[in-house]
Amino acid sequence: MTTLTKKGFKTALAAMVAGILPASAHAATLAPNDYVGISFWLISMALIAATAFFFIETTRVEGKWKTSLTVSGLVTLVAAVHYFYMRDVWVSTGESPTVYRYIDWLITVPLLMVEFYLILRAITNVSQGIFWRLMIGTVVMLVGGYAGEIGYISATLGFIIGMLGWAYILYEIFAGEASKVAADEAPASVQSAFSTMRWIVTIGWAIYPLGYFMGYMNGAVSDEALNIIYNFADVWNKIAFGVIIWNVAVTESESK
Ligand SMILES: *C/C=C(C)/C=C/C=C(C)/C=C/C1=C(C)CCCC1(C)C
Repeated sequence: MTTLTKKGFKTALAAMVAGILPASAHAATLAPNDYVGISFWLISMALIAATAFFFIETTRVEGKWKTSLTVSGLVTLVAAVHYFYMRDVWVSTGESPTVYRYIDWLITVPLLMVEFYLILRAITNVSQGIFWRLMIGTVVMLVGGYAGEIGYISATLGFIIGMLGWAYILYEIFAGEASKVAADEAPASVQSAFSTMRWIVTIGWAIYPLGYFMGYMNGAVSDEALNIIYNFADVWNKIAFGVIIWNVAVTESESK
């Protein structure tokens, strides 16, 4: 047990160093009234703390749940590193760090999708089809959105393609094979986690297309508001999402 814990701490420490290094390489000065910059800063720290927590807690759960917790930690780690860069872009230019956001999403959103597959796989045999459908939906959603944001296609077309990808994901987790496996084979704790996770993907995720719509298609939202909204959405969709998985992993491991 002691050695396991030590290992967990080492992993967490390495993760934090990996997150902090790029930030100290180039630090713009944060103004005390730059609330958007402050939100970037706060959330990068919260993401680092969450990463340490998820990695350390892998030593506490049963083998088959370790992967789920590790993936939660990877999501918050990848996001933390991006937040340092995004904060720098914001603080030094006052512009939206769109490229970094999308690179972050391109890695973290597929990892969040994998979590649905992993929590089902921890309790039963599931088909690879679930995994691939969730990946396809994710890629379509993000590539459509990015192409629209950078003007490669019209903002409206990008929005429509992105919405189709998201709808495909929602279909899979509410009515497709993944939802059937959860309903038919999962114990109560997994069912409840699965259900909370899919509401996050519905309501928590809706913030991003809403921001896109208001920012790019109707011009009703300033860069300041958009970034603060995206930043707090990430707390919910990355950290809280991870905490739900942590909770089911601990509950299931300790019920044995
Ligand atoms: C941690 C980051 C997360 C969970 C990011 C999620 C992003 C989305 C759900 C984005 C969705 C979009 C649409 C559904 C249509 C318009 C374009 C996007 C990419 C903003």
